Amino acid sequence: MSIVSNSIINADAEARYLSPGELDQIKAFVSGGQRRLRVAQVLSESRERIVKTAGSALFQKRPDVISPGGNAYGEEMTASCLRDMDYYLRLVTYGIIAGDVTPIEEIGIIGAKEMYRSLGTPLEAMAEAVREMKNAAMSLLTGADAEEAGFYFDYVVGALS
Ligand SMILES: CCC1=C(C)/C(=C/C2=NC(=C\c3[nH]c(/C=C4\NC(=O)[C@H](C)[C@H]4CC)c(C)c3CCC(=O)O)/C(CCC(=O)O)=C2C)NC1=O
Repeated sequence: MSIVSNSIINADAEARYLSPGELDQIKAFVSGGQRRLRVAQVLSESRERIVKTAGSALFQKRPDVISPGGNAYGEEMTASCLRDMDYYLRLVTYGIIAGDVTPIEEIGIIGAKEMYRSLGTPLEAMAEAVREMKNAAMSLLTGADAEEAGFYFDYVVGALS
């Protein structure tokens, strides 16, 4: 789940102390902790704005999804669509905090493509929604913070594509 628990599980499986290499990785993880928490906090606090901005951008690019016959057509379906976007934003903050894509993968990626196919949700529009959330998030972050967050958005986009 995180580099710390993973390293401990691996070391204990061999009844050994953590290796210098593992300790170096944990050191890097810990020293980036403040930054990761700051990034996750910015995204959490701005979640409504990010989802709203990205939703508008998505529906402008893909008017078909909210048109009659579209998967997100109608108030209730559009609300489900925006809710899914919020789900993925939340999972991105989990990844940032853990410094690892595993929580995103386990909660929101495994089985997701099959689920969306069975719901008739166009996957490329779902991926586009996450790309638009990345764009919205990037306007709130700079430098290494933006890079850190960008990595997890890109992971989701890639995994849903
Ligand atoms: C945290 C992990 C998690 C995820 C990811 C998740 C997704 C998820 N999205 C769903 C529906 C949905 N998802 C969408 C989303 C969209 N349709 C589009 O055309 C757009 C491209 C897109 C928005 C960007 C829509 C419209 C529905 C409702 C579909 C329906 O009821 O037919 C459903 C079916 C049940 C329900 O409506 O709640 C699930 C399980 N649930 C979870 O617990």
